[in-house]
Amino acid sequence: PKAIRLEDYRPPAYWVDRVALEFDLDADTTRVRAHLEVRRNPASSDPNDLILDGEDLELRAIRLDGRPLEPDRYRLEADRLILPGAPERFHLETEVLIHPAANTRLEGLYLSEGMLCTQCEAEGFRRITWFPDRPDVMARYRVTLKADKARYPVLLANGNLLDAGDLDDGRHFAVWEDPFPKPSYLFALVAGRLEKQTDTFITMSGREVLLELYVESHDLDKCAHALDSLKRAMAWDERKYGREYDLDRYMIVAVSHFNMGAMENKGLNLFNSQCVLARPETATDDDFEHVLAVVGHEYFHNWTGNRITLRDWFQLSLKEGLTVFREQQFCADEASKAVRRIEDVDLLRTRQFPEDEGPLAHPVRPDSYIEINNFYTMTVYEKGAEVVRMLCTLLGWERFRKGMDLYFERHDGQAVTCEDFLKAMEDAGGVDLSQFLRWYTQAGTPHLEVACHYDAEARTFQLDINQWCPPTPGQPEKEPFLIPVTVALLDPEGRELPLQLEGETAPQGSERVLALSEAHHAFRFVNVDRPPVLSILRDFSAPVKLVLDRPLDQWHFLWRHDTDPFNRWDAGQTLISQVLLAQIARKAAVLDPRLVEGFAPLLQQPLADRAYTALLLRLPEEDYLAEQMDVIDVDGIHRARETARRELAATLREDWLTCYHAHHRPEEWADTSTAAIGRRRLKNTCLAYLASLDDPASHDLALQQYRTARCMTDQLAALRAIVFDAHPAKAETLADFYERWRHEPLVIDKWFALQAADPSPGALERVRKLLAHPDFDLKNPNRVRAVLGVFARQNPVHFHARDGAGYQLLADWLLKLDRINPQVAARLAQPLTAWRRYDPQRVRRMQQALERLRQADISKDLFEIVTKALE
Ligand code: B3K
Ligand code: ZN
Repeated sequence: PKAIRLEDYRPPAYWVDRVALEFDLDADTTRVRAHLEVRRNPASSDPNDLILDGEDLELRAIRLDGRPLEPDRYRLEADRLILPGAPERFHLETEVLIHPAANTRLEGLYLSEGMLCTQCEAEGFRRITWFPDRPDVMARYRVTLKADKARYPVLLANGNLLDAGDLDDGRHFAVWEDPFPKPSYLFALVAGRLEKQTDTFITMSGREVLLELYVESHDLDKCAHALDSLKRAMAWDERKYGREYDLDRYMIVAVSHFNMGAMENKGLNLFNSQCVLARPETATDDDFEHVLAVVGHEYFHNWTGNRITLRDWFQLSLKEGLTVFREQQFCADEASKAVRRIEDVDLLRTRQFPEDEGPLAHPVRPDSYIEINNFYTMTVYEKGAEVVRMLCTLLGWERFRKGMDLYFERHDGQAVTCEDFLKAMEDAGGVDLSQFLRWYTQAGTPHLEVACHYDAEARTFQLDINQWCPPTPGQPEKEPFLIPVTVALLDPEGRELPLQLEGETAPQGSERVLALSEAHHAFRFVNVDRPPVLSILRDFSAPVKLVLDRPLDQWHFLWRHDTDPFNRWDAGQTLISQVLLAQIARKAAVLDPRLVEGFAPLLQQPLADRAYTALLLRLPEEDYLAEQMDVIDVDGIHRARETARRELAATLREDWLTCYHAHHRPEEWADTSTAAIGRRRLKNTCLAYLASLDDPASHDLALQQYRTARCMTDQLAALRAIVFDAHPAKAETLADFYERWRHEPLVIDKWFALQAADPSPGALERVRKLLAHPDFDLKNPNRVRAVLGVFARQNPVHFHARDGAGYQLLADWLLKLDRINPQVAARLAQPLTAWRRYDPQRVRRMQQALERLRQADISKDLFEIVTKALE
């Protein structure tokens, strides 16, 4: 397989203005007739060759301007159809056969639980018909669907319904038209026996939009939250960005077999059922928040992605980073700002930072790829969102919003690049962003080394900051980044001091954004009467690693007093991490008393934001601790964290219990308001500590909660405590849970996932059993992720077993999976690629597993990951 390069981009030689598609739908064999209106691109200097992409298509007919095309007028290559010397303007018709039921890759047209559906991003449309399958070719689509009426009573495609009716032989048809030109990756169709839940939304200009959520009939009771989320997202985008929806109907379809979360097809979103179905009995509070986020995300794509799309796939972050940022703002506005920010940063640091440090590191805008599906990464999405956030921080919300308005105004209906986006920000903001572009082109996580010095006599506080960025594959040297660093100085009572930099005549506020552009900067604050405590990188103002050596007492102080909620939480995490890391290195034996001192007041007097309080009480996760070590000690990390959990539980036992009971409100089981969710989070945090005590009282507490819980949040939290902490009723409770929910696949996914993450001894055997369970299905990505994905990412002690058995098991299954679904296989292989961070024995075992994969006959998706990992 060969790499595609950004520098090789050429505009297409031909445009396609209109497409008419006609589908004779059938699960085994579907006939697709395509009629393209093709026109020479005057701006192209390439020869008059029309190049069409196609994969697994059986070509049955091809006509040019109505006449069959002679075989010597076209060339059929492996995945391309070329018409050399094509006319300036013409109509091209093709007819192909495809086989949805045999399509286990879940790209193109496929079958899920009897329903026919599509996934085209990034390059799935070529598995449906011959087409220039690249995002800069935007066309207007008219789609005719024909199918058996009993089996496929519902027929959907993008846009507006023009016509529908019956045909002979029990068949029927529907004609859909999308008035907006779109790239082929946004095409979608659905045919199936579906029910719908509907609603309406009145837009800011007074238009009524029909909202439809299509599901299987037994899921009709799980639609309300997604529809509500959609309306909130529509209203928010009008308020926050002045963006209105543009079609008369917005459809969402829930699909059981789906490679990722959801897909923003124009007017017809397809969703992994996990990201859309929710009711309190079967979905947790986390699921509810996730549905809100994903529904919002796909909706926001209508402007950032669909109306303005990508010139080429290298620009992926232009739509994804920007849309994740909008999603983050939306969720922060709809629930707890602090909690959402902390969760986002946590994800970035535990998943994107390792990516940036490993063999798969790539810039937010990559410059080459073998398989584009491998680039839907944490870097493109999460770091991409941080990059947009930094722009917003540097420009301030008002100028940023002006930049967004200008971007929409200039580029509506176009396929553009990251430079076009930055240019709009530059023009609206009156700033030069040429240096800022490095965030898109240079990979790696910059390090900020911070030193500070207070001079009592001069009443000055000096801040010295160095930035440097480690090398990444293909990029040994880096130029300095433009980094916004938000700072404040706190007095001993925790109050923010007025900030006056040397040379200024008066203080300017108490929180400042310092813009670093050089490798080294010094900032001197004047008129500082008392030695302050520095609060830096507030709200995590840049995706960097902070290197700041200071006494634990200062972190402890900030954990109690920082006025920035993110930094307050982060100070606690730093303090606890340092304590645990010292224990892992056997530099400390007993638990640092500052931990208890920090926890006790939070338990006795929780803050108004209960979910935030729960986060302040959380020990850093094992992957976060791992990220701080040069050589990851998986066992040491697990042991130290577990010991700390037990000691904190024992020392503060009464406080945990009191806090538990104060927030346990069984009657609130169906309440998914932010306040009720917060109370459950805090309560279940208490439960998780208490469960570590492994005594009859704590056993009773967990079992009692399990038995009486009416919502999944409480039931699953109790089950987790029972399973993870070796409760005497573990086996029977797991069996009970299975029996209770065996008819609900999304709940059974949780049952699989919980056991795959169970850190108690014997995990490998348990995972083998799960893989042999009759409900395990290698063709269903959710189920595969629940077992293999969770085991490899959330059960480090066993996945990284010293003898390499965990790696072997993963490799065995990846080989099977790769033949079915290469995209999911390539994604699940990623935990193996972090081998550089482990000890020599594990390094060898991980390399052996990768080497075995490389030697096998594997897809290009998996090939790209394993070869890069071994380079
Ligand atoms: N745009 C899709 C992701 C498509 C992934 C293709 N491998 C979902 C999203 O980010 O909204
Ligand atoms: Zn997206």
